[in-house]
Amino acid sequence: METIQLEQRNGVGWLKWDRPEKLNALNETLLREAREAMEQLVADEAVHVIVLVGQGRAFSSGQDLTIESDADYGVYLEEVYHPLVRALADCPKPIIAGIHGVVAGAGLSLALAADVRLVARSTKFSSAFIKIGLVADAGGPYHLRRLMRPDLALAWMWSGSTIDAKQAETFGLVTELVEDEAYLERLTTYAETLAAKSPTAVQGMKALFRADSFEDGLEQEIIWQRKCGQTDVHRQAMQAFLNR
Ligand code: T3D
Repeated sequence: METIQLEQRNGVGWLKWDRPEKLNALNETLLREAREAMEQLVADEAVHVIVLVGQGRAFSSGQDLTIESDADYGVYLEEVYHPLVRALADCPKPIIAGIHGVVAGAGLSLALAADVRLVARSTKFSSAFIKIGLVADAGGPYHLRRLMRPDLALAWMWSGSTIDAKQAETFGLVTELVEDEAYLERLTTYAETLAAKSPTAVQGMKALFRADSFEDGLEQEIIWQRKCGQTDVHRQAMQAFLNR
């Protein structure tokens, strides 16, 4: 792949945007390759956790602005962005976004599709869309109004402003704020610790937190707890308790 680096170690699949010289601006090649990379990571049984990160000094500066301005953005969204956005949303495995430097526009939307976000303290979050006369897209509005107060999310998107990581934390967009020097080590430990837990319980937990309704949640509990109850991890833990 030209614009994505894929690495795998200790149960973690690292999907790295790899256009550091453009602050990982999202061009068509990158978006298509990321979709393909997600497919590989989901299919790979040795991967229990997926981490999204950017190479170089930023997570992503958003849509590559050298795109032809007379392109049909509706078609572009449908054919290029949405397949990746859906792959992230439908992924049964946990997705962690490791965010540093800058996260802007559509890059922010992709980061919001992750299950959790570990953020380096000096990161800047840019709601840039409106500054170039566009609506927020790539699933961003959907995720934003679930993570933060909808009126604040809308006001932020209308403003086009850039906020710091502390403000993003108060907005509910940060799962864990990490000092810059410790960021990569903490991200690795977080991902590998999660990858070492029962994959059935970890994926089941994710499915339950994504249930569409109370009744759907109860149905999902039955399915997943049945599966979890049959795992060696669970049986050994029960036995260990009885033998203590
Ligand atoms: O199609 C759809 O519907 C999807 C639509 C999505 C819309 C969006 O995503 S809106 C958000 C678009 N992104 C932006 O508005 C951010 C643009 N970039 C910047 O404002 C600045 O680069 C930053 C504030 C992020 C960082 O500034 P700085 O001074 O640290 O770095 P720089 O020198 O500006 O950037 C470094 C290089 O990256 C530079 O390239 P060069 O001149 O060295 O060859 C710069 O042009 C390039 N770059 C940065 N962002 C983008 C980009 N190239 C293309 N597209 C970018 N978004």
